[in-house]
Amino acid sequence: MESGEPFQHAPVRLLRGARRVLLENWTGASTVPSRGLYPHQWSWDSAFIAIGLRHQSARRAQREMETLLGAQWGDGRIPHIVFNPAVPLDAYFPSPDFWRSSSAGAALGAPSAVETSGIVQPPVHALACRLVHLADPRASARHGFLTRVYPRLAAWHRYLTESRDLGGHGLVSVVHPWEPGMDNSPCWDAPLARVEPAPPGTFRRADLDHGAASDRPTDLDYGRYVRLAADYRDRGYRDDGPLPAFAVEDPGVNALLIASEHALAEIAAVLGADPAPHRTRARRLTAALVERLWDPAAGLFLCRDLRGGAEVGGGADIRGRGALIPERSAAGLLPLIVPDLPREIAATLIRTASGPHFGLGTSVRLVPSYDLLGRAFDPARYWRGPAWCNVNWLMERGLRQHGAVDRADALRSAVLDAAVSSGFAEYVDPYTGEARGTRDFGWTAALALDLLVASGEADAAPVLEAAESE
Ligand code: 9WN
Repeated sequence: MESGEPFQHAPVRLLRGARRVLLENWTGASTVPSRGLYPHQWSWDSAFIAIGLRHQSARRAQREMETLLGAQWGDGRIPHIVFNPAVPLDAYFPSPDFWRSSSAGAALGAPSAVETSGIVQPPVHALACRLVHLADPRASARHGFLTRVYPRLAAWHRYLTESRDLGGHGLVSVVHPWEPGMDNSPCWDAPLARVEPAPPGTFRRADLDHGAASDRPTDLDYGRYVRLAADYRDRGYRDDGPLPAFAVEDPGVNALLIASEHALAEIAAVLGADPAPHRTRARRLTAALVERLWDPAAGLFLCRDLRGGAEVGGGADIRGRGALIPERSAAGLLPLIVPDLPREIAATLIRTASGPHFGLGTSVRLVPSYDLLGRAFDPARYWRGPAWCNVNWLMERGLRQHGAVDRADALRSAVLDAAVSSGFAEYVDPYTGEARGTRDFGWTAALALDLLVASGEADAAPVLEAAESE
């Protein structure tokens, strides 16, 4: 890592590098997370990418979001992958012929013109659309950007709060470890242990063509991911009926929904619509988040396994509401992005972030994805310890929002250093900053660009706009 390099030399390299990645990963209608490992459009990646892309071209950032929203299902869900038909089937697994969205999801209004996956990812989209709008409000108004995206975003939030409240207590549940975006988190170990893996010979992983097996999930976990996805597909992607084998309330997903609901209120106000229902929903979700997932003893939010019970150990709930999963993950800190979090909870989260389990500003400069002292901590393996740029961007925002400005400034510098020195890696070792996963990763470049602009060290003027005739 080149962390010894004086920071004042980084901005130019960072700016050039981030812009290059965003240009190279742009496909004409959206941005791939990575040309090799992830050659399609991913849902929460696109939202994070649009947040940085708006500094390069507000128009392109709008397009990014509208391409994704164009693949929304009739029931309101935004699929986690929108497949590019020009990419060969074997370039990524599970491919469109596995998900079969246009047939298996037809009854729920899956689009017929494009193939998608059938699961979802965290709802960062309204937050992203608001930030994209703010990059150039006049151009956004001229193009009718918010007018078009608002009803789609509202339908997306309705889907999550109505069809995905599987526990019946006012929070959204995820039905697959890919849905919360932190696929391989140790939080899923106990709920996944109950899932019978698909036999190894029945599918071929494409991810190992691009990266070290030691950085990626194990074959056993992959078998379980495949089983859960196939079962969901085989029930027509329906969310009613019996509780699925994997059903978890995740604090990161719900916190992002709350932040996005606040953003939706702002969008409604710009459009002259009534923001009050969004504010009410945000308030209700915040109350349910605290009631269901806050663990005062651990000093952070935990995941709740709706199928959990005594066998998970600790936290079994006699009212049959599932059980809290006794693992500390970065998802449990993400509620810091919720604006009206109770003051004492926000203060506790800030203390926990810099305490021994996450070490921010003491043993590490970036928030790790999982407990540094946890039984499953691994500084290299997917979501089991390494630091991700999107998590740290959200933490930076949360720290700043709740008044921890010095910590937010330090975190911003750390993200910028790590992004440039790692070659815009997908994730980094939290202790050494060493690059892991794929390089030239979309959201690493985009979010570093966003933080650089916010720091005042870069010229925010969009560079592509003049050249674009769109
Ligand atoms: C499965 C694209 C996605 C991210 C996820 C990350 C990883 C996919 C995979 O890559 O997941 O969706 O194949 O491992 O975990 O957060 O959106 O970058």
